[in-house]
Amino acid sequence: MPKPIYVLNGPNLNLLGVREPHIYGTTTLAQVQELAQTRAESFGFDVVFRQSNHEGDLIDWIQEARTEASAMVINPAGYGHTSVALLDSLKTLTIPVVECHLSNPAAREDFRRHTFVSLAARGQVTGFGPASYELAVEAAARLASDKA
Ligand code: CA2
Repeated sequence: MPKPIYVLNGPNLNLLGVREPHIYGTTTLAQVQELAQTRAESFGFDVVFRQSNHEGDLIDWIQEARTEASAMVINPAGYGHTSVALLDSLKTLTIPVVECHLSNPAAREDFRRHTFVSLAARGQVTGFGPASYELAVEAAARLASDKA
């Protein structure tokens, strides 16, 4: 089995399916994890799926992924728009990074148009709800297998 694909989730995504369903839908983060795991398995990968409301946790996990992961999918949530520290840690990775968003930030407020994370990502998957994660995991698996 190759090293797993790390799927990291930023602040407030633990509330998925519980609050603001009109924006973020009714699927919970646990259900998103199942979708990500199933899609990764179909490409022969396992998933390490984590969420934190704390920037430092995310940075620690990105550093861990330097040696432990085949690829990374990250939904940085609000930190994507604000965190140079997250970008700095992502830039230390040599594995492929795919940025993932449930909503389409480009179709929302202006401040969501820019993400620092995109500067370190091979690509973005946005706007497809939970399916964004399936597509992002597939992209990460293909990149990690050199089949992109
Ligand atoms: O669309 C996405 O996945 C976002 O990363 C979600 C972030 C937002 O700041 C980004 O611009 C786009 C917000 C995550 C908040 O998650 C919640 C989930 C359920 C209820 C309330 C917030």
